[in-house]
Amino acid sequence: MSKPITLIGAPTDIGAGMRGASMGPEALRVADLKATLESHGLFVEDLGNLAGPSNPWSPPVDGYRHLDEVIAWNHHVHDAVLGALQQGSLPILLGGDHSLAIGSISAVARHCRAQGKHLRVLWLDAHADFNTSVITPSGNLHGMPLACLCGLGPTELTGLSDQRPAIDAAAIRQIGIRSVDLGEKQLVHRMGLDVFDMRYIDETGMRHTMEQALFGLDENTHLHVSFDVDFLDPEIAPGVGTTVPGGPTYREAQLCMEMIADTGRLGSLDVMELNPALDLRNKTADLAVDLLESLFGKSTLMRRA
Ligand code: 6HN
Ligand code: MN
Ligand code: MN
Ligand code: MN
Repeated sequence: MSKPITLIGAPTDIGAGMRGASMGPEALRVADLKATLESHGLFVEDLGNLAGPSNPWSPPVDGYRHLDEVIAWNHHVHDAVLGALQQGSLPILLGGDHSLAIGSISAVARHCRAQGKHLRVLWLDAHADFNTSVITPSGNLHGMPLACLCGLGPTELTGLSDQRPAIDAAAIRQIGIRSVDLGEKQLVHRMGLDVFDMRYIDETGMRHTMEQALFGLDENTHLHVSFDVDFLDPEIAPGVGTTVPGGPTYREAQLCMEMIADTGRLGSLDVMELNPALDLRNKTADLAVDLLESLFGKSTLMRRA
């Protein structure tokens, strides 16, 4: 019996540089996320949307745009995700911009420590999301969540979990990366992150990449997937605010999800940065739902036991 799934909507674009990701949760619902997962025999509860401060759309202050509002939203996300985990369910955070992964993963890390579990974080993204207020080119906090989770950032965000840093950089595997800012690149190297960038995927293939990224999981590992929809090639996924050409194709993305499903270790998920204002007839939301079917084991139905 697989765990029940809890959908948590976080309708905000508070950490982004473009408006519209606030509509992501509803677009995923319109794409039939709940019924689609249920059609595979999963039990799914939709908690609806969290509430938080509206977007003042103001310029950055001291290297951060909307810091107070990002903090407030992340508190709500943290509490909701932790609640779902404590009930024994698998939370899916429906974003919303990627700054909200700070709250989500801070809760996951807290829960893992309480349960004596190892944590592995797969960061599927075109971007490294490892900026700080000093090196950010934009001030947008959706470019900073991983740095915050590794202890680099404002104390209100680095201290959301039971421990600071919330996670160990060694727990992270970045996949699909193809847009990294200059200072950010140095920081990613200095922190020793495991990066499987697009060059690596081009040269070795998605299969080998995922074998490497998933290597060393054991039966005591909680796998968290933070899926920024801009991970996908913009040809297939135009509905995101920060498209970068040269991302995984439809089949590469499916294989990525299928191989995660095969581990049987998925414990929590973020689906972030979907921007319906930029999408074409909900195409990107439909694709995200298709990929989630694979992530939750659709392909294994085709296999012999
Ligand atoms: N995302 N590196 C750029 C910045 O402004 O820091 C883009 C970040 C994009 C973040 O897509 O989650
Ligand atoms: Mn991104
Ligand atoms: Mn991101
Ligand atoms: Mn569909």
